[in-house]
Amino acid sequence: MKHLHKKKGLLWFGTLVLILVLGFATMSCTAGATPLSSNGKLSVKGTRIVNAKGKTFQIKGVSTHGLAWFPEYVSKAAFQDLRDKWGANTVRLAMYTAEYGGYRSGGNQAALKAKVDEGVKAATDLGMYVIIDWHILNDNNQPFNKAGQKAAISFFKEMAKKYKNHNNVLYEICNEPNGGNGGSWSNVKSYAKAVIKAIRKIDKDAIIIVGTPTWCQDVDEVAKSPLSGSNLVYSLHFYAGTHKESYRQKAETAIKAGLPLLVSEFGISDASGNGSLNTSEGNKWISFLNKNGIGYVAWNLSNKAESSALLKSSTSKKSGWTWSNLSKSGQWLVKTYGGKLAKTATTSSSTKKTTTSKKPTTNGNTASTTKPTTSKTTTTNKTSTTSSKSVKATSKHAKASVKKMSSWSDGQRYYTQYKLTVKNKSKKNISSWKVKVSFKYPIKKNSQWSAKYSFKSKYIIIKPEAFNKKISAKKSVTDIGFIVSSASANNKVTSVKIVK
Ligand code: IDC
Repeated sequence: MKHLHKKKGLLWFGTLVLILVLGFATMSCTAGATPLSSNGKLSVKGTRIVNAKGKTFQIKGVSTHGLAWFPEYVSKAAFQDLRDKWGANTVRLAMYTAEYGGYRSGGNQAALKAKVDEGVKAATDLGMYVIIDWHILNDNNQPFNKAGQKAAISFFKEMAKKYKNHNNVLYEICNEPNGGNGGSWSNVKSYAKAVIKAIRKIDKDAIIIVGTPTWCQDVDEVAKSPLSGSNLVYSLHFYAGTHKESYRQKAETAIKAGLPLLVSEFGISDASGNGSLNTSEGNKWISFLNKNGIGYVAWNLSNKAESSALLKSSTSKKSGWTWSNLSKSGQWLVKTYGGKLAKTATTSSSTKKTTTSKKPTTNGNTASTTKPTTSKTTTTNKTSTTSSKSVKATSKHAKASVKKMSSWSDGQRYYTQYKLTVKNKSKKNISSWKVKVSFKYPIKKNSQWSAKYSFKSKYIIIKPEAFNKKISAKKSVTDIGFIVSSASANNKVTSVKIVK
């Protein structure tokens, strides 16, 4: 009897443990990992930003427009969209010091700081990283002179006191030093030393982002004489419509010299924040940055009537954006970040035409990509819903084609971006497909999106994601693309086949 009781007790205990374990498992599943919970505090190691485990961590962020200009986008609901739908892990809070209600040009300082707090709180609640940006630009009041330095120090002391115990806050101490303001590296360097010293007295190890001369372009110059101290990164800014290969060369020089970089601001418009978009240069930049494990933050979250704004000017919603609420820049960005919203769009694009013309790159292969996933929808077994008319693609039913979109070289290897289209020629629905793309010479993967890839020396097997597995009769799957590199300038695709 006693013995039996003991056994029963054990059984109960076992069941209890099982319930607890299962309970925790579901809890952690539903709660979902956040960028912060999976990566912890960031630091700088060599030329890279790394997570708490010392692995490369690529910041993929979105910058607000000026906090005084567009305060309405600083909210938990908006940031949650950035995290869950756009694929971002970081938010940058741009607080202008001069322009439009700037901190040092008569703006309401208390209100601006309250906005920063609101932004940090929202990001923290969502487990996102957040950059507090002292957004100097056209400051007549000389950001690097004594008064400018004093103002920055007092602001960052206040921030550091508040946020020293946060492990998701980064400080950006001067957006874009530029000529008109005496922004030479020697000026910026002595300013940075003073501001960093003030921050470090309070916050010992948060990452500090240091602006570089000529609107954050002269990183090669800075590399000759960097600051001493740990957890510092230098900012590199680009607007793909204006800044191209020669600016990447400057970055390459800086990286080779060991300078840690972060693209704390970029756009695919021209440098004015407006004008036509250059997605192919944008893609080249992203691929270059992915290759080097460098993070990037896109300008800007607003519906301002300028092409760098990520929302259409007709969009009045402050969160809960749909694909069609995004501007061309916004759509490119969300595709580039591999955001869920783009996937929704791709699914519906098999029936509708997408508006964007060129394909972007998503997660590179260099960094640990932390797509913030909250509630992952489980893929339901589609077998029952697949009609009996469905077939697996064969070359009889489907046709695959690969188009070369652009190519470039980094001086050592030759990069080519391709787009894949799979067309269902038959009257039956296709339930799944597989494509083999062969090359004349060996290739290496660089970046790829919207499908599953397995790379071999001279060919790639491409299989669909859940959202583009099914192809209705006579329809096509577009929007799949990849970048490969080769040692030869004369490499080319020799065959594209639907395979079993
Ligand atoms: C631009 C904004 C624009 C605003 C202007 C103010 O897009 O709406 O009127 O600032 O001067 C930067 C700056 C960033 C600029 C952006 C585009 O960091 O503040 O925003 N840009 O010009 N550096 C290069 C480009």
